[in-house]
Amino acid sequence: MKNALIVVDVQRDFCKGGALEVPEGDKVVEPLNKYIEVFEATKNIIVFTRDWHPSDHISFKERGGPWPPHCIKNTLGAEFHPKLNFPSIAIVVSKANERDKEAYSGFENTGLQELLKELKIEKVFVGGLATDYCVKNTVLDALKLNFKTYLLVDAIRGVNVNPKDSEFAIDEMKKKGAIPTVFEEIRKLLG
Ligand code: VGL
Ligand code: ZN
Repeated sequence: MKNALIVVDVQRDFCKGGALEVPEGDKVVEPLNKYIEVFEATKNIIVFTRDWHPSDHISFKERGGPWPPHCIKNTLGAEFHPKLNFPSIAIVVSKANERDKEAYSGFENTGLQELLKELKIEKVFVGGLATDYCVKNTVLDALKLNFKTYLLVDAIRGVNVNPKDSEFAIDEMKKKGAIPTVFEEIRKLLG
């Protein structure tokens, strides 16, 4: 059985010195690299999502949105973290690339659902940035679509606009069926 690792938005703008810095965002890179290595070695699927906005995206402050401009497509800030392993088998999924529409989930208008169904994926493993936005929404959509969904709790960090946002996000994901897991558990879960 094939499994899919979904690495959410580990892009320069969400890491140290980036336009929308997630506290300790860089810390997901090392654990994610370990997951990536295992998924690659075991011939499972690896998906990298990326926030991929036009320069005048609706989520930006100048248009009344909550965020400073970030992850503008084809700019340095939108690139994946330079230390993130990028295996040749990785599939890149771009999201939130429509000017007037926000999309926090990797499943929103990306074809990711169709891709995973076509590949007969039953289990997905989600980590990356940010716990309280794109990780949360990607996990909740995966659950709605009936994937067995694991949350990689050692490879996520949140924005925490309010101090407990990530904690609440994790609680919500768990309550809706996400299974928290850590790297030490991964090999036996891949089956
Ligand atoms: C994200 C805020 C704005 C995320 C994207 O990837 O979690 N957060 N755009
Ligand atoms: Zn964004």
